[in-house]
Amino acid sequence: MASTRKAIISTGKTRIMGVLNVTPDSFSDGGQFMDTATAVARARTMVAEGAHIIDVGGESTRPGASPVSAEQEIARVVPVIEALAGELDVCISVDTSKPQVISAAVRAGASLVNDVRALQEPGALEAAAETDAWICLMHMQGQPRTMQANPRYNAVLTDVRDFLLERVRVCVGAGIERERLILDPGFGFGKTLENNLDLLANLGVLQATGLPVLVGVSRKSMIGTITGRDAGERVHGSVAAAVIAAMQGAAIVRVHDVAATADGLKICEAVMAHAQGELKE
Ligand code: 7PJ
Repeated sequence: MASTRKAIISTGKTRIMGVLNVTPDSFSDGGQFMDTATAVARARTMVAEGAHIIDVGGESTRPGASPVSAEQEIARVVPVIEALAGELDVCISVDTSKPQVISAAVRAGASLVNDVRALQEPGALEAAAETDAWICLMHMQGQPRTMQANPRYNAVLTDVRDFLLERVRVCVGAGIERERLILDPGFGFGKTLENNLDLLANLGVLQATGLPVLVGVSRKSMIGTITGRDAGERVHGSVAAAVIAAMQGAAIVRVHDVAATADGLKICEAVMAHAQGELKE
């Protein structure tokens, strides 16, 4: 099969993934349910602001969010993905764990499958293997409902890395080429503030795998805890965290505030390009 995967990974440049929630209960965007036209308009704005990837999600992973059936999730995301794929020249990602949604979303034009459960749901691995999409494998300890109750690790950095490498091994065994895998430590998913800080300060441990790393810290509670701010007021803290990830070579940052992040990354790129030039002189 000819690859329809867009070239989203670029050496030395951090790509921006803009979050497009099409759920009635997502915590950080006011919780409006989006109709297709509204969602497409929002995506268009994010692309104009500098997003390279649009991540469409129809199931909230917020602690305590009510579960959604595959049919419901498909009804939410597929019309939006179809509309976006037809119109925008960016990579469309689907944030899902369900095999039926993976298949339907890729058929509709998604070229990245972003799974917070790292293809561990029954059938998800096989569904992903049948596509030629990028696959983002995220680490989560526990389940969304209870994951923040009592996160525990022997050593968070190596525990997370080893889990992800095991999922890489399983994916490759199922016929998913290593070249289309992306790793994500899963900030806030069964992690204390200290765990999150350990991971953000040491992204090199994941970079050392040689696979691209995705970082999602935008507006998360770790930003709120550190800055003392509510979800809607976490843009500056979130941009700082995205820049810290980019400085360590993160391939993708998943964010709500695209324009602000794009400015932050421009500073980061300018400084890194300058430092490279100095090295060559
Ligand atoms: C993440 C995600 C993340 C990836 C969410 C939120 C919660 N997917 N989906 N990484 N977070 N890959 O946006 O705050 O960190 S939903």
